[in-house]
Amino acid sequence: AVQYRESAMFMMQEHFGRVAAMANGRVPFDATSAAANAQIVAQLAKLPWPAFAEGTQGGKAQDDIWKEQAKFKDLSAKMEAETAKLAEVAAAGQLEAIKAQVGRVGASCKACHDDFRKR
Ligand code: ASC
Repeated sequence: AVQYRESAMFMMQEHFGRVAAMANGRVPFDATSAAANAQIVAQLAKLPWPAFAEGTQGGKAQDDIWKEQAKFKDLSAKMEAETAKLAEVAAAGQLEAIKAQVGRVGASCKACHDDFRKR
């Protein structure tokens, strides 16, 4: 379970990074690539949660995840929703809107990591 959820998040980071690099101007904007990668991120964002079942404590996950289930669910659902929105926005192909939504996705990753990922 630890390897599964960390793999899913690694893949998410890779594909989100490709969209974020365009949003940040580090690589040229390619609307087709942004849309494809954002779609992959939105699909990957659904995967980690069943792999946080009771008894799977470990890896980079803080034990607080299993003590504050409602809060963890809320933050993970928020990230899923923001990535779904990113896929939508990227499909429309407007760089300015993609930049704004990349910021919201990043903030939703960070919000959960701040409280629940080991440092
Ligand atoms: C990423 C990544 C995260 C988030 C976060 C944003 O690319 O791996 O965890 O963005 O750093 O603040």
